[in-house]
Amino acid sequence: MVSFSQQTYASRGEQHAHPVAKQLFATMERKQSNLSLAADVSTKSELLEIADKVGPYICVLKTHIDVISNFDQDLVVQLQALAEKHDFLIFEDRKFADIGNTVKLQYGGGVYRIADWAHITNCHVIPGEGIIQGLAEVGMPKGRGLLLLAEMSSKGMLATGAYTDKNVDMAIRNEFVIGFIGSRRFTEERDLITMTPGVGLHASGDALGQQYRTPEHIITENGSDIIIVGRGIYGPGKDAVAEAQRYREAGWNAYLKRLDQN
Ligand code: 6AU
Repeated sequence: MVSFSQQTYASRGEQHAHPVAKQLFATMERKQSNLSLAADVSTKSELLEIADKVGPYICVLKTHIDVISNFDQDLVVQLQALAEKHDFLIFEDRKFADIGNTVKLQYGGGVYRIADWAHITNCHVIPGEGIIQGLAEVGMPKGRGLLLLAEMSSKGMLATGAYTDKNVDMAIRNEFVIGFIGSRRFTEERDLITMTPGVGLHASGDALGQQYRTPEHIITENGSDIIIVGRGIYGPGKDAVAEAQRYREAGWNAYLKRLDQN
């Protein structure tokens, strides 16, 4: 069988059973983009502004909705309108980590009602498989998808070896799971999507343990599917649109190079 990482995003989308994965692959192909923007800004106006500016170049807008100091329901309405306008999916990077019953409440309710607007969210499996079941009870009926944090990008992270392998096993047997946060392709048993943070063309890291690798390393060599880029796009003194275009091109060329290696 041909490895998933050697098939086109278009054909993987056509074959995929999960509605969010299907939509994501189709969007990537249409926009020729495997770039996700990590929009770690702290106000409603900044988030809407960057989503509108960078929206044309990305397949996924990744949010940390709880860092927005003036969050309101209108923000979500406007974000959804921008997702329509620019054709991207929304990924709330909530990193759930509690027992199944608690995450159900956190995902479906509270102030943010994440399941109502985020196509994708993510969780740690440290509590065991019940966390996936709890999130699935809320997210599956709404047609949402979940990523497991199989690895992290930061220095000294503890998600390695047997823990990473357990993530892969759980992902394979839970249909709500569409993939992973991690640095590489993890399995050929089912088409699970890898999204990789810690991507930068210039910097090697930050003062708090973040580590950066290039799109080529992540996509061509490691077989990951999507690059997640934050400060590389909107950091101090940067032209966010120009940087987004640069990362989109670098990510897409790395993907084309991977296909060429067939
Ligand atoms: O490009 P940066 O360093 O400005 O931003 C990276 C983004 C941040 C992190 O919260 C997130 O990616 N992240 C994650 C995710 C996506 O779950 C996991 C991880 O291991 N490392 C990481 O940086 O919004």
